[in-house]
Amino acid sequence: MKIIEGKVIVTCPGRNFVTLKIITDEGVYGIGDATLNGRELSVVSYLEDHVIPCLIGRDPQQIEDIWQYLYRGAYWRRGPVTMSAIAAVDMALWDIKAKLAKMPLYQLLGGRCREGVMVYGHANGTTIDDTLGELDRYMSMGYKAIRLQTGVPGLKSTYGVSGDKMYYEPADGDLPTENVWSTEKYLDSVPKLFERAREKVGFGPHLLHDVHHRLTPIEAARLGKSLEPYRLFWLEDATVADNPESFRLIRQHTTTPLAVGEVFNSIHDCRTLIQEQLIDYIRCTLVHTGGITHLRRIASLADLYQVRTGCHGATDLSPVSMGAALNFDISIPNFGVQEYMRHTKETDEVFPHNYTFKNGYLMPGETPGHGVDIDEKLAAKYPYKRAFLPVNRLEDGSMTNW
Ligand code: KDG
Ligand code: MG
Repeated sequence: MKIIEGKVIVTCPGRNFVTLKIITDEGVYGIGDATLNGRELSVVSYLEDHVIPCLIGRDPQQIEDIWQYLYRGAYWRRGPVTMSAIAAVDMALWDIKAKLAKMPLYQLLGGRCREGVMVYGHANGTTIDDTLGELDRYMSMGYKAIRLQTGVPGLKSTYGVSGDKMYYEPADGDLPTENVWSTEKYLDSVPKLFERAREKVGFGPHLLHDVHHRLTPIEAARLGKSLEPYRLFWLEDATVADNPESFRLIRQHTTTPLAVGEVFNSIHDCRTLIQEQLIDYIRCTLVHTGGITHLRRIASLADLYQVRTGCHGATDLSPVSMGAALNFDISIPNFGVQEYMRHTKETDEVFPHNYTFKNGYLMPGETPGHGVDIDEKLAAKYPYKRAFLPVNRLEDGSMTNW
């Protein structure tokens, strides 16, 4: 069996997605997600110019060998562009293998470890009352885990608070939008949100919060400590993890569980965090971390240290990533939770898929492969539109992390 073609499809049904389709001489094809928000065309070029030519003629069943070929063979290791391109190939090859085996992908990965994949949704609003109204709405939809983000008094906008409540898309500008940030204002507002939320709904639902890399380690420690009475499921990206040792300080001060890793692309980014048990959840995702072949290694390492997974699943990860992630999540022992930000109707139509939501759980479907396809004709109706993620400045004008 041979790979005869690799096609990169760029489409923008409301936001940009990059999809790789690998076609074999036997007519079986596989689909992989290659979307890197705000830097989409770099991955397109990496795939078209440097990866696809090397795939033609190879046996698509040799997934591990192809992974090693692309990783070691490039000489230049890691990085989000490289690892997203490798991930797309890997996802597509696992899709092909599962189709050949006539099995849903999770069966090939070892079968089910659980009945469904618990997901968390995003309740957000400009005020605490607004956010609590959204919390109600998510609970009535059946969600068992809900992330809460609210506007910060005195700041015009902040991460995670959306104009359209259901579909959050931060990449909103033809050039990067500039946000203004104040840690002092933020640190005052978050505990109030969780105090009110627990008063309202008790300790039934899991509540989560994303700091989005904005605090220093000691500020993050203070926030974690102040949130302890509200028993969060996790506090995400409390500080940047470029220096993993920073998490030692946060850990010394708080028992609030910590999650990190949506911007990681390699097992080496999370090795120290996992081995020193500095985190509780690893957020790496298939599309940005080298696909199933690499994420399996990360999850296995994490399992040794009682760290669970919580894969990134924002809307910039296409339904292809979601379908593949659900097959992965349901088959590994140390799954924790899966992020699930719903896609728009237009996106769902471009990517027909077989996963379903019920009572706070997503279920992968039973058709062979990872269960997600692309309607190329429809995709062609939505041409690429340049869109950047925002940048962030402190009130004095200096750059900070978005
Ligand atoms: O592309 C960036 C988004 O995926 C990110 O900002 C969303 O932090 C995020 C999350 O936890 O979903
Ligand atoms: Mg996040």
